[in-house]
Amino acid sequence: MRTTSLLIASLLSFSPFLFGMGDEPHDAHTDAPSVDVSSHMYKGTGKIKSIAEDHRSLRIFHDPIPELKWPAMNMRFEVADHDLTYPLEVGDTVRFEFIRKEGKDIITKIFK
Ligand SMILES: [Cu+2]
Repeated sequence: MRTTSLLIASLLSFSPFLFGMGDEPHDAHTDAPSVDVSSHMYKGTGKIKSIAEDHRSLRIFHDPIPELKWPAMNMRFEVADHDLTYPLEVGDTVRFEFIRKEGKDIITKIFK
């Protein structure tokens, strides 16, 4: 798992095609700071509500994330690598790390 995470981190740095393929803008946090925090990794915990059929995104009911002033809420996250989603099932309690990039919240690591 650690090796996979490192690999994903590397891919994120070098793969512009990973971004810009989303189907909808993330509108859940319109009051979030608009500064570029793309290199910053945020941590969250929550419960898997659904997994997209194409395995490119998840819906998570996440606990509050004080660093972003986010209350607990149900929201969609993209994933940096669809392989991240395969061990997951709806109902799993998870902890995860994500980055914010071009209006998207992208999970880079997730553990249950
Ligand atoms: Cu949220």
